[in-house]
Amino acid sequence: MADEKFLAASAKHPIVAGHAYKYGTAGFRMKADLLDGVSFRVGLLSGLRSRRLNGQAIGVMITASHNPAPDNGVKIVDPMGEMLEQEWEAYATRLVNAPSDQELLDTYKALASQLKINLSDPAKVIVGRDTRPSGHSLVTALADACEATNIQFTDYKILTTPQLHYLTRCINTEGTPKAYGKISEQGYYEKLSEAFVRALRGKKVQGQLIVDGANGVGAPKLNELLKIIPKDVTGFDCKVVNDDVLRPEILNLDAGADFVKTKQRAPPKPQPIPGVRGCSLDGDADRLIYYWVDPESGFFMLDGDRISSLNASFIGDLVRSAGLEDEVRIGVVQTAYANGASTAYIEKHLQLPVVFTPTGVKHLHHAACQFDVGVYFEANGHGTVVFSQEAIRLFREKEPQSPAQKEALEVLAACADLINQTVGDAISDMLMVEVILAHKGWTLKNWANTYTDLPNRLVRVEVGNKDLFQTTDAERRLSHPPGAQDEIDQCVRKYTNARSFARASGTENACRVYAEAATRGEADELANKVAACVQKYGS
Ligand code: G16
Repeated sequence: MADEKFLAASAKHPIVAGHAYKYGTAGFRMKADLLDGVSFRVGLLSGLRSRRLNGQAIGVMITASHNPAPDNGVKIVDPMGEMLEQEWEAYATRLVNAPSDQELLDTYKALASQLKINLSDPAKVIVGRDTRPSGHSLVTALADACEATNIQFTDYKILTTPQLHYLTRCINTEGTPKAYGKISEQGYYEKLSEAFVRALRGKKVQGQLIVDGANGVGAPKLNELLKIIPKDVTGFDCKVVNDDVLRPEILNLDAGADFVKTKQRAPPKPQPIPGVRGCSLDGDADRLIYYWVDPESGFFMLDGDRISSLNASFIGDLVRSAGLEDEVRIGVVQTAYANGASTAYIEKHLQLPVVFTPTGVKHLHHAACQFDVGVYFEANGHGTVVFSQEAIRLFREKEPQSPAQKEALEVLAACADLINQTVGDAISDMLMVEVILAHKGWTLKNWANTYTDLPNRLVRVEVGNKDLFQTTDAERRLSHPPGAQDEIDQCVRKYTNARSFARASGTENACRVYAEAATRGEADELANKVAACVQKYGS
């Protein structure tokens, strides 16, 4: 390797001195102007990872998802489309923080030798980016790292995050029994459309669905998919709104899944039509929230917890109808943000086990893979359902004993193709919800009636130093700063059936406070009191 070439390339992409970079919940995420050097260094790390894994393709997604337009982020995707293995997050942090070009080269070589990586082995990196204008130059920085270290590099241009995960897995499984799909964006649309038709199995989607695209990449990509979904066969009448990706400043602005979940109201524009089914994607189309405005009772939201219990109930019924209840173990994974009523419904009514993990789909995904069918959704709408190879084999190969069993097996096999197996995917999750509602003959109101949410409130608190806040017990309690948890406990004790916790965000420079209580007023009051406490301890 020509060290000079490395050093010259690195000199073009410096990190910002004095800034401590950290690989967080979803990679490096911050103001875009801090990220050029980070993207270059992530390119280097991805090459190391690819070489370590026998030249398999590693994905890099450039997105700041639900965050405002001036932000951006760089996130690494492992060969099966999963999030980067946790041990490597520390290597990424180490490499990115090397203070000079020479120290970067030394760290790069030290990592290669520590991990027994031969730097002349082949390596492959692919990249996708959302619609943020800053994405373009961050791809250039990444490409320069690949060029300087002889990595085969493919730029897939503008994609949703789940599409990049899909492509990564397709490339690494091509020509094997686990082949995931065609290696192209079009292949992604074809796979989803075909599985949607099969999963519906002649049932038709009822009524119109209005999808808020958050003025992000999901909007044009969903429009591409809609071109090939046969409307006559599926009945799917879907209209995409908030689809302006040409004015970057309106990305996620008063729109999108994060807005709906945190504000607990529909995007103001376009004005929601009472009674019509609506849903919102986020800025990179990996989160989904459903809602409708009832002419009498007003706005009603169906968040990730609802999507989770809907999937678990539908798949549970199908597994029983298919006669597989003794062979296929279904489980649900949630985080501390899950509404207590949803957990009770899943455990008591659906009779399924619930496991808790810290925030971050990487944690949930891992826990979900311990089941034959693992349903995982964060309350914010980020999640999917993962099926084990053995479960998929049973759906395909079990000899049906009746027409009802045959139907259940076919629908299960189609669902496993429809739901993105690599990561939460708002577009595929949305099609899955539509399939379930069509099979059950449900409106959103029927879905909402399955259980009653405990009133809850999520608050974002800006503090001087969010890193002071450290958690334990799957993020349900603070271990630091000393005294903070005791004060939160005192606040909670004043309310009936209440719960609250605080944690530092891994994607924003802020803390988050969640509170749940018997009434809306109490949930708001408790959230505000705990937020004040966080403010006090964080300043
Ligand atoms: C990312 C992660 C999610 C997480 C969210 C918020 O989502 O992928 O798992 O729930 O950030 O995390 P935090 O509360 O730590 O900021 P996205 O949609 O922003 O990529």
